[in-house]
Amino acid sequence: MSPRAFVLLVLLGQHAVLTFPKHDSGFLRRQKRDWVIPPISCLENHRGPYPMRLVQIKSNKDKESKVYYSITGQGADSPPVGIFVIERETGWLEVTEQLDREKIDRYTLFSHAVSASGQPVEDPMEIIITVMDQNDNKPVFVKQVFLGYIEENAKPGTSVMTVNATDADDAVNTDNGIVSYSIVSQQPPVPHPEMFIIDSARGVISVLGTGLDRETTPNYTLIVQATDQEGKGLSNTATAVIEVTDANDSSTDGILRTGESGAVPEMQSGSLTTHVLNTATGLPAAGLALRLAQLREPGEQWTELAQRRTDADGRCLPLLATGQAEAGTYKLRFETAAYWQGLGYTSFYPFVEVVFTITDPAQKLHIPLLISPYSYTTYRGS
Ligand SMILES: [Ca+2]
Ligand SMILES: [Ca+2]
Ligand SMILES: [Ca+2]
Repeated sequence: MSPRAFVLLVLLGQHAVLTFPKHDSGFLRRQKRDWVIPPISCLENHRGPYPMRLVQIKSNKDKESKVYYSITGQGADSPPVGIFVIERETGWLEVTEQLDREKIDRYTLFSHAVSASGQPVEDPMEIIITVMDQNDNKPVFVKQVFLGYIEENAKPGTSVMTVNATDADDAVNTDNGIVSYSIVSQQPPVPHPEMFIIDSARGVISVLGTGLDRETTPNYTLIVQATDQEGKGLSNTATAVIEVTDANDSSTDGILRTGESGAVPEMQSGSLTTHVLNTATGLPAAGLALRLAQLREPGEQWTELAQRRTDADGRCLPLLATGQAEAGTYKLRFETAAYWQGLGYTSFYPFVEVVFTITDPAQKLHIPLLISPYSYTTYRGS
């Protein structure tokens, strides 16, 4: 019987028998055993009822005298003990509870046959039980929020970032653990609703459309989805935030700034900006109050410099105007609880304070905040 036919018999609950191989010379016996005993398959999460019969172990010595059966190995007499039992007199091998392939996907047992006096009448026979997979795990993104950057003049096809999800199910014998990626939505949908494309197999996000422009759209929020069974099964989502950065035109900077040409470009003065994104919806967080303070002498006190409220784009006027920044320690306080309350949620964080240092007052600084009721992320933007 082929292994597949044998497995089918077990699944259908029909009477499958495993007979101890005949006593030949050691070499032949081992060879024969590999042929005769295929792995026994058992589906994880099977509804039972339990105990459930898998296969009947049989010794042909039972024609001569009474034979008693026992099993040893992982899942039998070593942990997890008692998952598999054998009926001592009939040789029926049974599974006693639901199996979980993600915990143990294969058991190796040995069946034994002894006479009434306890003498072995057969060599131990190896029995392998493989746990067949069910798609009982969703893909899980390794992060809830992924951050990426793209230069505004990037050409279509330029890769921006990679998102990644894992799936605990079997990705070798089934597609239950094979994840396929897609983009669900893009905010804002300008200048085209499909500015980016994702490689479904690898999760690499690339530029698709032309017209990335930092002046009009400094960042995009994508909701990305991972679906198992190669796109037909269970799915999960995460957020990908893409910052559009200034086109790098520094190739001429070095020459011009030497002053030889006399055309010294205007120095970029410092300014501080922020924006707040609601990662639960993937949309800008509007109407959120925030305050900027600086640590100042005497006595290292926080001195408030600005108060703002985010607009419909989750943005506000610069917190430090051009030329106003100075080296030092600053604090941005975001009133997140009030914001979530306004949406009918309770926030785990009453407020979020981001303390940071400005070392180079001439450098532009952008500090975004990404919030959900139970998490927040911040990073240094450009
Ligand atoms: Ca499982
Ligand atoms: Ca599974
Ligand atoms: Ca899965």
